Amino acid sequence: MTAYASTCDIAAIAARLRGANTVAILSHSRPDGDAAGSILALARALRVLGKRVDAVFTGAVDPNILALADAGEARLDTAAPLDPATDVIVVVDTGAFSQLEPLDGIVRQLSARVVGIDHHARGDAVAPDRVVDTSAAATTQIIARLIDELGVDLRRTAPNGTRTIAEALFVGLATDTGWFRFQSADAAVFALASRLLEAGVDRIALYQSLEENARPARLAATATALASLRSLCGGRVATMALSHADFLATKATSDDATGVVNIPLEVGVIAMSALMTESQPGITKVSFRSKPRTDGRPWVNVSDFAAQFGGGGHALAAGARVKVALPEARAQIEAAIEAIKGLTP
Ligand SMILES: [Mn+2]
Repeated sequence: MTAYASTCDIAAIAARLRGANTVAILSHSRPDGDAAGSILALARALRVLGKRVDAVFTGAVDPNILALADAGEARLDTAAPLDPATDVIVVVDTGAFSQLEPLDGIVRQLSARVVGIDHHARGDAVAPDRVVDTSAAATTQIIARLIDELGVDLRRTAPNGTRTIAEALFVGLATDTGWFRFQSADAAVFALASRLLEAGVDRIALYQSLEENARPARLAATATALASLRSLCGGRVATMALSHADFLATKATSDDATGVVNIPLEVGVIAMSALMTESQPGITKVSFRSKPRTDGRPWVNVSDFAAQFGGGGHALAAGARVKVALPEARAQIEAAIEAIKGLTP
């Protein structure tokens, strides 16, 4: 992946969509709240405009994320391939071919018809026409601008739908900002949040359905991860790991461990946290988190740090996927962490 930047503006994307009869919308594998919210908000708006929309979730989808969609509103990538006759394909919240598996091949093939909306600084030029705004806290913030440009009221649902465009936008905005706690939650985020609440979003119901709806296995996985904690760099960095055997023993899935990487940051002296998980044997996924310094810069730019393992993300939250078993991955990553300079408080 290299630097991913805008090649056009929102008006140009809106014009492409207005001229299309059929639109496919997809995002990164295992969609999070922002990916799913971006897909669903844009799908609802385009269906209001009478477009035929194929909204696709790729990879394994967290049931709480799947439940954000009305029946029949979005489908899994296993249901059918993309129709090669689709007029426009919108790729949201990622610019990386590897994250589009198993649809990466068809997206490459239909490249001239692909447009992108993203807020990540790195990508593969998946979409020749794209708007990339790294100042946006969530992709749904950019999707809101696009829907405004298309002239669709955010209070609308898709025809025959029950859930609003505003609700889907709010899901992305809330989840990507840690429910408005992260540094990225600036005045523009709160202004859009205010507009979405005015549009009738039930934030309490959404919080419960997304954040207070885990399976009991989450506590077992959390306990195991905390028991694996190692302290590096004089106590400034914490690492944790969940091996394949841990997943089997706790009956947890990788979804059950979402957000566990943030727990060590509750300790004042800890500036960076890493959680390595091996839910599939031989493949280790790593989440990295950094706290901001008082001047707002990250203690560790974890997007840059993750890049040395082929990953990426944001300065304060990033990830990588390495094709080695957990013990070897942990050794490599911890060696790289021990080499980080400038962590003296
Ligand atoms: Mn996002």
